[in-house]
Amino acid sequence: TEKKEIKYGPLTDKNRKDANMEAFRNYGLGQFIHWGLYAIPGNEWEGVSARKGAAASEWIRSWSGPNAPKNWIETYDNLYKQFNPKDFDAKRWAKQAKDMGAKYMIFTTKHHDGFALWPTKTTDYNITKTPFKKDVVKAVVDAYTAEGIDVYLYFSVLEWNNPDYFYKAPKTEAEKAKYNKFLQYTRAQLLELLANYPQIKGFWFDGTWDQAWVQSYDFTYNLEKELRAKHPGLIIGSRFRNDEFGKRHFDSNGNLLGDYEQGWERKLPKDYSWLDGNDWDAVMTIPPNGWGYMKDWSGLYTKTTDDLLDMLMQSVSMNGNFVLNFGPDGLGNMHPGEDKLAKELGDWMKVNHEAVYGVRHTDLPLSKLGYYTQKDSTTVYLTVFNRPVNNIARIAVAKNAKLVPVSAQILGDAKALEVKHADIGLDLDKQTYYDVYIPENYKSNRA
Ligand code: JFZ
Repeated sequence: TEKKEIKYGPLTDKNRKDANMEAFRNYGLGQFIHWGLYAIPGNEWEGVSARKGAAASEWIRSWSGPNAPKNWIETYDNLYKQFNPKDFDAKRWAKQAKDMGAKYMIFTTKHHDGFALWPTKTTDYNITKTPFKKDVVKAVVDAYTAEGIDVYLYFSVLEWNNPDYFYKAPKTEAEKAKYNKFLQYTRAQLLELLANYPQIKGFWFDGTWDQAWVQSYDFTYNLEKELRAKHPGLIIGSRFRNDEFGKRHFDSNGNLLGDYEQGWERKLPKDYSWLDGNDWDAVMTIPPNGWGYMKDWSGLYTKTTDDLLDMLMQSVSMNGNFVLNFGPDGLGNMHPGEDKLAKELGDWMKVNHEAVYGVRHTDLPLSKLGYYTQKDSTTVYLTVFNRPVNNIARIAVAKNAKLVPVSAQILGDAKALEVKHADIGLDLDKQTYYDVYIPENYKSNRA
């Protein structure tokens, strides 16, 4: 197929080789935090569930629901007057994330409601006008950085309550002037974030799907250049901008726009080939869909530790990072269900982290037992989710494979396991097999 001439294609190389991107590639596990005014209602209007199916709690201003008061927009936009999270302690969050095993975190500086959690000079609709007053973004950046966890800032371009924001492309000169004001405001906010929090590693952009933004490709291209020049090594996902043909995430030639693919949201790739060798991460909610605090989890399926570990290992087995979302409440406390999952994940990670950090996809034939990850030329991990009833983990390798299992052990246990070659002779698939004997009395803390 013919290559298109593209002026607004990628600004960086595929699989950047610098230290920041190498670190990104090695994270394995991350934490997302959605925190803002939506944490106060927590998916309820005056104590009555506002839920419409599994509608996202941070969208309550927009979808309102059957139990919303008549003036819900005004009610919502005034929530900042109540924002006073007495229990907020970023160090406690960071400690929990560290214990869970997270190597990076993404924090919402401003969601679609337009409320800024840092003391921005660009708008009054910010943290300094709340009873709390203090810079939440700074507290988070400092606390996580002190724990050795890299920080990325979530930033929604879309703002529901900004009169200068446009969904459709502006047409008249007056509209264009207004939207241009909005673009300059967005630029100022991003430069401010870089200036205020120089430790951050990247931006996680959102709310970039509206036509006004899509048609501002010259502006977004130059802004990306400017941000990168201001902050060498900055990491930006594929959800920031599009090419001049309106193609988002990937340009019209299929090249990734940004440093990593950002489209894996509440979904995971089924096949390694889909990823085309790009760096990527997957972001995941615990409830079906709901990023901000949801007071009441009843009646919803919330993912279990086993669900999440399976997704984590599926991600890292395909060279992706897995990012688990937390939505703290209006006082600054995690949901008790989140505390429980963080603890259980951390317990597992303490024993098994070797199979998660700094590992790569391995081209062994897929296993029905779980997921492979590879550390170096001689170490491969198999995270077993489906333990065989006969306790024999059969590992298939190509007949001409250079890497074959010669010894095996269970993480956290130095004892060598018995390994036997089992050439069962299925010649058509050109594979041979190695059987690893799991001690019958072996009881893992999970997979
Ligand atoms: C967006 C937000 O609307 C949502 O509130 C949350 O912050 C989430 C992380 O991001 O939601 C999206 C954005 C993009 C897709 C789906 C949901 N997408 O590309 O499939």
